[in-house]
Amino acid sequence: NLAARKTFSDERFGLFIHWGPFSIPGSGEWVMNDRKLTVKNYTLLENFFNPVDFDAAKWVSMAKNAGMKYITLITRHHDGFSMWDTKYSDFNIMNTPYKKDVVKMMADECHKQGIKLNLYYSLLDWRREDYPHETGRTGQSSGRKGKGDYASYLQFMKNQLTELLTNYGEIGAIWFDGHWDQTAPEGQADRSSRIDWKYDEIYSLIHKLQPQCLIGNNHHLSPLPGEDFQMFERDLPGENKSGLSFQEASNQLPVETCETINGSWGFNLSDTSCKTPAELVHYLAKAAGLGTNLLLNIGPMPNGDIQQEFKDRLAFMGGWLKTYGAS
Ligand code: FUL
Repeated sequence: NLAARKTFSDERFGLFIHWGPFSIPGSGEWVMNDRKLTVKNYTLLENFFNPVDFDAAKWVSMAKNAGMKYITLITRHHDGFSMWDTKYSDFNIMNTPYKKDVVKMMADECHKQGIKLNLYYSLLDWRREDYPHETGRTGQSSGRKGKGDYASYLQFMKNQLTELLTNYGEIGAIWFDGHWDQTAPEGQADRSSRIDWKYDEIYSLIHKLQPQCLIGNNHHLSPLPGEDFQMFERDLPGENKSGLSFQEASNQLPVETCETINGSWGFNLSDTSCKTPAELVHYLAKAAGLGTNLLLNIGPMPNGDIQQEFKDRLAFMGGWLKTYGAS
């Protein structure tokens, strides 16, 4: 995977997209947990997701015009909603009034316009009974009873990952998230996981299905065997919030930092904290100077359109890169 890792480092700038039924209440992607919504009530959102203004071609060309070389799309966040036509969960896009496979539309468009597609996939699940919720730090309020069954949950994830890596053409990377749900909060001495995630099995499946597909895991730890890049969430190597010094990070695998344009990942009506175009360009330049990719996030609206402030900033960054960036 050395060549694929090098290509990833060279890509430098990507678009992160947090979008799904969680966008409807306009309170960010953690709304189920933050408002302590039960599985039963949260599932109602499925009946309202109907993003009639979604246009994959527009999203992809917006990213390309911003100078981005890849898109990292949420396929399934902690709320467990699958944005594709999956056989393994009913809580999916085909059971909404929209009834169209968003991952497929994005994959087709990315391939058509020649930009990489990476997929975000949550290890943590706030709805499923078999997820080990009793040892998790979040998701306790969803009304689940009993104990999880990791063997069953692992099989479910493998089935879904097999779909994602079989039916959507070439995928640049899988971006795992949620490992931290099973560890003590950052800052505590023992950060070991309360469950054995069996990453060796998950990672070898991915590498078997698509050998070029990179693996990253937002576990906030040093890289584990089988991983191809490191992630720093809202952090740069050396700023030390993630524990790794710049030296340590750059001696290891390619690095990617993710940041938001305002303060939220998912669409948030109360967020008025948009960074200025200049701040965003500075952040990009700073990240590039540290050899770090920037994955810059947008949280599209429930109708599939994107806030004007986000569009303007992405266009500004594209213009800046055209003038000052290396091609
Ligand atoms: C975190 C998640 O909990 C957030 O919702 C978001 O997806 C961020 C990029 O990663 O771990």
